[in-house]
Amino acid sequence: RCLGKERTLGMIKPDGVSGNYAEEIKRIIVEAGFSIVKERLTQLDKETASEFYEEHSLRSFFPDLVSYMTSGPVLVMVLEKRDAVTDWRGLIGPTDAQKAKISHPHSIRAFCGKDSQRNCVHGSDSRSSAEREIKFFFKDVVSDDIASQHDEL
Ligand code: DGI
Repeated sequence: RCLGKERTLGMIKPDGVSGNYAEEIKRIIVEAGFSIVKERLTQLDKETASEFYEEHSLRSFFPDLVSYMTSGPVLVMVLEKRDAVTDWRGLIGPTDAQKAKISHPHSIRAFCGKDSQRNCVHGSDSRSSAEREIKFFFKDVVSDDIASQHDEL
């Protein structure tokens, strides 16, 4: 362990990638003190998107969410810093981008999100979600073993 650093999963969703926000978002991420340990541009298929969001499978918006998440490539990233999970959630802002524009005008969702579905970015909501989601996209990276393996990544 190095200085209590933590990892979380960040994702630039299809509207963020297609709207050409990825470079600016990555600049904001680095400026906020995160290291982008790994990143991967990937196209989710229906099955993968459904599994990623399985906790929402009974919600009325689930079919729309899956079609949105599969509408174009996403950029998934392993982000590292002290308190990465909490700090990344703070940086992205609330789920509903319209509300974010009022309550968190400097957040990433206020900057590039459209509404409660097309909200531009994702962040793990807890350490346990971060561990699951990092494994989901980067099978060779474990969120909890952090700095000791940093040089091997
Ligand atoms: O962790 P968050 O992304 O902030 O929010 P969440 O875990 O409650 O919801 C996951 C995603 O599901 C969210 O980023 C977009 C979508 N979603 C959540 N609530 C709504 C929604 N989509 C629609 N259309 N309507 C909603 O009320």
